[in-house]
Amino acid sequence: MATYDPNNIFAKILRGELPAQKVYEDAHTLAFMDISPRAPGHTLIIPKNPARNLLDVEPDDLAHVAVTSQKIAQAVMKAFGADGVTVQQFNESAGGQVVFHLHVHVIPRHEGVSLKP
Ligand code: DGP
Repeated sequence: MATYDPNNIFAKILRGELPAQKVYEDAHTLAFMDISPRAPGHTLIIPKNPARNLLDVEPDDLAHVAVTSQKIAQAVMKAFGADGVTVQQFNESAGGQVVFHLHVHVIPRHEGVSLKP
């Protein structure tokens, strides 16, 4: 597996070098709106510490990401009046990953409504 690239887009967002619509932040994690939402309210959760993906993240950072993902899932359910929520996470190009800083997708869902591609 390749090493972590500190110039990835999400690292730049963390350093304030690129803008993002932030919705939650604590000492260990940041949550912001996805630039290409697959449904209204599509949010990304990332650890502040560097990690390429699930395969190299430190367990403590993974735990913080999981807790924040739960908070965001609960918040988007309420804010978007959703019936459910899809949580996705991709690893390496073959696994569908495009940005190589660990992130979890939290996507509010409504009964009978498909995700945008
Ligand atoms: P993936 O690595 O396949 O989980 O997809 C990366 C996601 O990141 C994709 O849903 C689009 C989103 N994304 C890519 N570039 C940016 C960006 O500059 N800002 C934000 N907010 N989201 C981005």
